[in-house]
Amino acid sequence: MNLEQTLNEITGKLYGKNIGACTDAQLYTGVLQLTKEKMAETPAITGDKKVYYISMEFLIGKLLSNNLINLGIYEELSDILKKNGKTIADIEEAEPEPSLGNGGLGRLAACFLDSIATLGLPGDGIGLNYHFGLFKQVFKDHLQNAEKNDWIQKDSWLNNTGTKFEVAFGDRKVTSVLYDIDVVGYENGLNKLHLFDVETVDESLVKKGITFDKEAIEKNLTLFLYPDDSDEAGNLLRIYQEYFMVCNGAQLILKEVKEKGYDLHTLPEHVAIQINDTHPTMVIPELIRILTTEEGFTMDEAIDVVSRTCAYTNHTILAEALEKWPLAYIEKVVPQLVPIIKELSDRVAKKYKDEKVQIIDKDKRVHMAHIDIHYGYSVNGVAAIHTEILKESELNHFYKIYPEKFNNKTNGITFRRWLLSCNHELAAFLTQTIGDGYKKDAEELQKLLEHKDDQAVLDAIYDIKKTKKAELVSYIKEKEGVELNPDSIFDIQVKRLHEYKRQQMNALYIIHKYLEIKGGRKPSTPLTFIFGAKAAPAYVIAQDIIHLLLVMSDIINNDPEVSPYMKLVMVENYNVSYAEKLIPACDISEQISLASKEASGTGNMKFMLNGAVTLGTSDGANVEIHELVGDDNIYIFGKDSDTVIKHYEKADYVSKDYYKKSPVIKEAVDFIVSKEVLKVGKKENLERLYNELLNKDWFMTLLDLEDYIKVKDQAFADYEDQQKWKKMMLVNIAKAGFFSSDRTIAEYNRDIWKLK
Ligand code: CBF
Repeated sequence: MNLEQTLNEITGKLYGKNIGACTDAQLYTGVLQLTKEKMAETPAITGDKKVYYISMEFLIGKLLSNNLINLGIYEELSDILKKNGKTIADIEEAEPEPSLGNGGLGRLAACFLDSIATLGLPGDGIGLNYHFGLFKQVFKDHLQNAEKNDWIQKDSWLNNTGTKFEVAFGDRKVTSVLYDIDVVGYENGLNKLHLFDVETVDESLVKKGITFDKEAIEKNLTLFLYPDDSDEAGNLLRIYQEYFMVCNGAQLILKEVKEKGYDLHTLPEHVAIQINDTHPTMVIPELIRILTTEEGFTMDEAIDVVSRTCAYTNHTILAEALEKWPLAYIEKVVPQLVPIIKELSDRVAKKYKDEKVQIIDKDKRVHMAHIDIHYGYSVNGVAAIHTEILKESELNHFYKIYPEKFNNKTNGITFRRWLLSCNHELAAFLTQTIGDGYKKDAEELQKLLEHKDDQAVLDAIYDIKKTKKAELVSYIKEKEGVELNPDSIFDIQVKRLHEYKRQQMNALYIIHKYLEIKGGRKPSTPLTFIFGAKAAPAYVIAQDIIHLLLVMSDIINNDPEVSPYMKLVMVENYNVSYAEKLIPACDISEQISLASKEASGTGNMKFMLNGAVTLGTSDGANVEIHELVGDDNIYIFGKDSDTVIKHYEKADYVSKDYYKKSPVIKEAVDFIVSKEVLKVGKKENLERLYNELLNKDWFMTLLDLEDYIKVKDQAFADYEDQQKWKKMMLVNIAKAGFFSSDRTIAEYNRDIWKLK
């Protein structure tokens, strides 16, 4: 049977209809079944040693297109649908998007699974099956509201494996259920993403918005990713979730190793466990606990085996992400781990007197990262500058003890999703121009450089950008009700809302531009500013920044004097699917974090690959983008990380000094609480943000604002020279190959996992 016959047979059985008669939703279910059948026929990737990538987040996004591409049937299926009066794009719209992640860390995990399978390496993900994911963002009265994201349907990518484990907490026991999602590599075999759930989970617990009873662990444990942790119950729930994940993960890993007939003493020869940030750290004491209490290991043996199995990736230096749980909380949730953690801590204390490297500190808090570093065999950062900062400052005390453990693995992105799937036009044009070798070896994109003076190629790249901008304009019109000008410059900042990422600095630029236009200085080419960002529900200032952006978009877009020259839109519920539409349409990619604070960033790589030019600070992977494309093909501004780190050390940054010194800064900041803005927005939110910027500004917005305005204006001016801009686009695409996650994974494997 050919593909069309198979699909007709499936829809016939499901709905008594042929392809053409199905609704898009029915057809999605049919294609889902077809794809799952094809994946089930794909051989599993096997080997002597396997990596388990444990992460609280896997921001997988919609899976249909990607799976079809990786199976090599995307084009064929798309033609079949067309023949039957349907489009693959409409079918894709019918797929619900899981939100099993928050931002970069989760999306990285998803890209890595794709690359691990593509490289033919045995490697599975281990995480949790959150029923309502992060949250769905809804704007009302210029404020963010959080609602549940009900993504699990009767038919989905989840396969119930029937595997169950017991997880014991101090005060109760729960049973887990294991769901698997198949991960198919690009023209390669199959791995799995294992998502654990609680058998007794109860969705009806969620009453209003995203509030629920935080104490009812057996019912709530897998409802949400990042439940509000502003109180003790929220913190405890987070520990319950973390332990639930690692306890299941450890049981699964040991079960698989035993089933293969390996002696557990040889664990490091057969398993590598990659711990992502500190959330899965408890896997270390948990494995030690199981090996000593159930498998007859001595403590020395268990510690030795586990330490040679676990590796740690640090994804951020922000203190809030380096977990330090009160020992009392761990005692409450998982008392069985406490003796192990104390033993690990005592061993460190005996050997090292330095307080900074202790596991349990004087205040009886457990430093999770310290467990990873002492009892893991590798510590890696996620971009060159980030790893240097870890070595030289943040983790310097550890680097002095274990220099051999530290290594860098600059992040990457899967080109299957971030080029082949989201930008078919560009992918097809690249294939036509440089062949399709780049699909397997991303470095081949450099062949494009041979065409940098070829007018037809330059024009084609520019035209593709125009097509993607036009597509985005109609999508935004439909979703947000805002009319954008496709001939304007698209300046985009999409990422989590956080002060260190400095959306507030971009907002101040926009205010500055608005006032300039009001004063009669109009830009030659109209400007479109697009934001997409969710703010953690308990993060007050982040909510205020969203408020300011929504208020400003109201003011700007409704001002007939300004809106022909400038528009601002903050898209609602920014997620992976939205990113796939925004990124190919972007001209200027905003990567403006305070230097030293963005470990790597991966959005910067996605934009570059799709021909956007970066406007950024010398932070994270921007530094490596800069090195690759050279000074002429990027806009860098702001103070460097050494300067920023010194300001923190000396505590000598005073934002008010910058405000007082610069009339431009003062004018923009004051506008936040001007009559005009207060008429539309809420006094409480706007004043709080204003005061924060003037009196605290922990992430030094005002430090870089003047330089940002200058360099951004330069970028807009340069856009006028189309020829110059087209060349910049080409160089960015050509140099993006380094950021393929296939390269990153090959490096993880070469240096850390050592799988065959
Ligand atoms: O390494 C992946 C990403 O992780 C983060 O998102 C994180 O959550 N720690 C960092 O903020 C990013 O810089 C990084 O790219």
